[in-house]
Amino acid sequence: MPGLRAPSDYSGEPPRHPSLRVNSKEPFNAEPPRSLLISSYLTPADFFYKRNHGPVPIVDNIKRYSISISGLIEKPKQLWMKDIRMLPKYNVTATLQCAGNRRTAMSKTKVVKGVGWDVSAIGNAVWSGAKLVDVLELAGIPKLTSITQFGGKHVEFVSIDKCKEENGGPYKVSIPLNQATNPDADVLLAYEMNGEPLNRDHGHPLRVVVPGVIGARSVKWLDSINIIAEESQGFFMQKDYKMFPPSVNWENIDWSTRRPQMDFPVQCVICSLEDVSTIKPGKVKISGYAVSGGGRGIERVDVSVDGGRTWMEASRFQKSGIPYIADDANSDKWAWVLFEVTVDILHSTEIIAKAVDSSANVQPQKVEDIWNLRGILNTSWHRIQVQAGHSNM
Ligand SMILES: Nc1nc2c(c(=O)[nH]1)N[C@H]1C(S)=C(S)[C@@H](COP(=O)(O)O)O[C@H]1N2
Ligand SMILES: [Mo]
Repeated sequence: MPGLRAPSDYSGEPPRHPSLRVNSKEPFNAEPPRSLLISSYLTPADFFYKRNHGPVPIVDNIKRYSISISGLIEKPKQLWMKDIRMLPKYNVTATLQCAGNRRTAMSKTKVVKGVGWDVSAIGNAVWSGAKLVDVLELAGIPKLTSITQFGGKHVEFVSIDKCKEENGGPYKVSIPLNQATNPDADVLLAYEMNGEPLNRDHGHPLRVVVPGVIGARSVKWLDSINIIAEESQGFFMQKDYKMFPPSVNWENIDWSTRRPQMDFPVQCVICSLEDVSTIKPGKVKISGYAVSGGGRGIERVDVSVDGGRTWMEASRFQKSGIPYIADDANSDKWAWVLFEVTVDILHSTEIIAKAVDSSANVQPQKVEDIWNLRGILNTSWHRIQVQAGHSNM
């Protein structure tokens, strides 16, 4: 692709903030410390988790950069950045969460395969760009289309990065055409993050943002869009990011039996404490994030300080001064909710948090019940062991 280039080694990686915890250096995978993660509703790009599968692409000449739209459509189309910028610009506040968030904790039950993540493979940002539905209209695909006249039912996003899982080929995945052409689904081709041009780690010059869906579907460094009949046959759609039951292991796995994961289930995490913490007995403020997929809001966050015998409700908020109400027009439907509760802790104990979304989905109690060989979607109750001590923390 002219204008955008994919290096085959890691000598041209962008600078990164030193406070990130690096889980893998090449490809670069890193997350912020817990306390930084919840220090603001919008996550600054510097502290936003970075999840790459290969070296970060380089823009040589933005004027020459273009994307193509082809496949099962009447008029294939090539679009330059100026064409994308000419379309109405939307600002969508959306949380991206990697399906592997909290994988390290799942691996403590039984070993899993994948990059280890603590609880910060998640971030919330304002993404700005064109709506995919408007871009597809330029290629002659009307709003709310489920199938094109040539049988296209899925929209495949192809990047240019060289991923070893694809034997050096680019990252690619797809979403259903009816989601891509639904204006209310808010799928974006974004060129800004928090009001600034996308940086290289997050997909400069153009990335897909699919709100409410696992991060893996939000393709960075977009190169082309294909309208196809079946889901993308790429590795990350067919041989990864699928949720298997605990009985499936590497000997008996049949990838074709499961569908690619799309929506994220309900999740919540305490970020004000590490999993094992020593605290001074007395009042303790507990805070963290809660989020669900598919645009479902957070109805409740329950916190227990006696290992789950009794629960109290935490307060929830997004923007200061505006009360958070799940599924309300004033709430950011694709974004996380921060929560806070002050509790009395006198003895060593287990603190637990669990969230309920607006469809009354609740998090599973035990990680064992949802263990899966790839270690994805660990949404089990978040537990913190606290020692009540008098150390000066
Ligand atoms: N081209 C490309 N897009 C990609 C990836 C990638 O490696 N290459 N990683 C995916 C995964 S698994 C996640 S969780 C998100 C991470 O986005 P971020 O690095 O901006 O946080 O990007 C997705 N899009
Ligand atoms: Mo991911």
